[in-house]
Amino acid sequence: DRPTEPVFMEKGNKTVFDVPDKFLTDRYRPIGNEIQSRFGENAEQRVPVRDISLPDLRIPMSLGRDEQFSLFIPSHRRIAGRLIDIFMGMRTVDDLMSVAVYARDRVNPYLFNYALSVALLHRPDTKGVDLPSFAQSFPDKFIDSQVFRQMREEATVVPEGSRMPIVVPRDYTASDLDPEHRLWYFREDMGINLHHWHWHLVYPFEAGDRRVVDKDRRGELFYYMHEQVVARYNMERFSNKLARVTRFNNFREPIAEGYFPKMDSLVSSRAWPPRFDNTSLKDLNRELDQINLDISDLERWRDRIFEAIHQGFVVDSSGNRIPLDENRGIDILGNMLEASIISPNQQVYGDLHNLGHVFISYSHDPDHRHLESFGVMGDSATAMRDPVFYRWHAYIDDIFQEHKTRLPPYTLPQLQYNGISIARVQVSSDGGRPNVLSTFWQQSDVDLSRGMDFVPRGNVFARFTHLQHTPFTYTINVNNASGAQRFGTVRIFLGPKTDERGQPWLLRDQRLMMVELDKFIVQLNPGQNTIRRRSTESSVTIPFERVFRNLDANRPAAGTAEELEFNFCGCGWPEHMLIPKGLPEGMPCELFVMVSNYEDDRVDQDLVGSCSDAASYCGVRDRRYPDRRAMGYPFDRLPRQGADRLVNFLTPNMSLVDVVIRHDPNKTIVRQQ
Ligand code: CUO
Repeated sequence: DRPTEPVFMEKGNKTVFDVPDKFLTDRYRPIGNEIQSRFGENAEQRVPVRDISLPDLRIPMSLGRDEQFSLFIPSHRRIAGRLIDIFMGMRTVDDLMSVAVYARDRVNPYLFNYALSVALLHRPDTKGVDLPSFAQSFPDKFIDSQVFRQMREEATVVPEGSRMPIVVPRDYTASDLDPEHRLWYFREDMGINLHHWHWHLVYPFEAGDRRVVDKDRRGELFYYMHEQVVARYNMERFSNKLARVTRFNNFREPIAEGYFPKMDSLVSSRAWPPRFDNTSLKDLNRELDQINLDISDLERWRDRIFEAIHQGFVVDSSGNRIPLDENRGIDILGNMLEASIISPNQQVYGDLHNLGHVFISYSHDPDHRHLESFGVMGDSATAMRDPVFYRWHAYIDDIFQEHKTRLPPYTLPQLQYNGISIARVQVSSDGGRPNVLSTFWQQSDVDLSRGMDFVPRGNVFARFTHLQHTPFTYTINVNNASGAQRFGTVRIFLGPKTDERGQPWLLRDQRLMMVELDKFIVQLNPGQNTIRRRSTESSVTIPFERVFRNLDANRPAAGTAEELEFNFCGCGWPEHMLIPKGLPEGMPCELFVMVSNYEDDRVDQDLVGSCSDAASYCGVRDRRYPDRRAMGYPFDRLPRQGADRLVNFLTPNMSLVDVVIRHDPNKTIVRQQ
């Protein structure tokens, strides 16, 4: 099942590439013609590959073909940066295809896929190209390795058409003896992990071409997207009677939570290493990865970052002071903490977040004596499976909050919208009672055959279980007393009504639990306005079909503008995870709605064909972030004096409604392919 076949055969659409002989590796050259004819028989399309002068792949090839590849490891990042540059530098699409065909059978498959994906997303001439779902190319990063044996059996023995979906066990990584395991459906959700992979694909932190990295407010979006992940995770913990996640703020303290992934890499033919309970970080000295770093390096970077926050400025690599003010501060900090190559000064502030991932992912083999690779925390496609991901990011977020809490609270004029008031908000689930949201289980089929090597070709489906909710509609009654037509941005957040002890919140804490559900622009006519908005339209999510892209029921017609948009937009929180699970007896929550003045929010730009429908967490491709306010507004800062509770925070253009999330543990719906 290792991808050993000559890869100039594209599985999905039966395309064969006609490859110049010199492109073949030594292994295939003697049998070149045979391969072409073997695959040529059932080819529907033959694509000639241009003969180009061959690129220098020495650096990309320095990572072995059967090694694991991690964006978090600096030497791997540089290797990937080189390959991205090669792909970005090709003059035409034909040349790019040639070099990709040439590289495909020579460089590490994960590295190849990553670098080519980044190039396809960033080259102006490949913007319409569809990226196959990453879960289809590398299913081994997403599901239980035992499933693969069953899938191979199904594919080799059963003819296409009579194949049954292979059911991925519901919760296979641990038992209920481990309380953390209650969160399996969140941490191990394919859509959530794909979102995270895609986010880091859209926002790489290293590339030779600075423009690939230096995007509008990318540091701030790194902060905000991950802050929201932690907020969502905390609501999920409350849905399972667990307290909010504790920060991993002492690098010398053992990590209580172990994690055993039960996955094998099809590229390295090795199991993803586990981390035992109570494992401590250790100084790293791994020659293979060119990493020689002590825990005290992390601590030094952390102390310098805190010093910069407390002094209110960072010192860039030329010695200039750059203020951490309310305009650019969070964006600079985001790039500095992550760190991306546009960090103001990596020499001084280091690479805290990325190397935190590396330290944690190597805690089982810090000096490579066991010849083991990294654990799931070392890969953006798998990191969110591990409970420690959330402890690490809760800590990273806490550093950002150290800065945010130093900014002046929003004043009333910064929150109000004169003449605009919300009279009433209601949420109604389809066929349900008002202000009750309902969740249940769903099983969906995904074709994973592309990433496997079957002799009889065709689809093999894995059926996996995920959370789902009944779609719902917001109805918002807004009064416009200004006497003229106005525009507003509707901002909708959901948060738990009480803390984990059942006590009412102080807003300074509750604000960190507020999960963005939607954000959209409305036109407000003078007088009463009734706004209706479907949950499926959320600015946070993308539909299931787009997460996996092989479920083509809703796929727009080929060649249309809608299809282009559909293809680009793999980044987005999965729609089925919009609402936290809740509790069988109902989890009390508060839904917050605000209409802010669009004149203060607007960013003048054309969004047509730009993939803007999951903009809240993913931004908009090739455009500025489409909301001028700070991300997370109005909850990104401490509340003003006198607004210590959410109810006191409200201005007339805001409203609050109690909502209950009810989970039915006995309801499972099957969505067949
Ligand atoms: Cu997304 Cu830590 O950045 O994984």
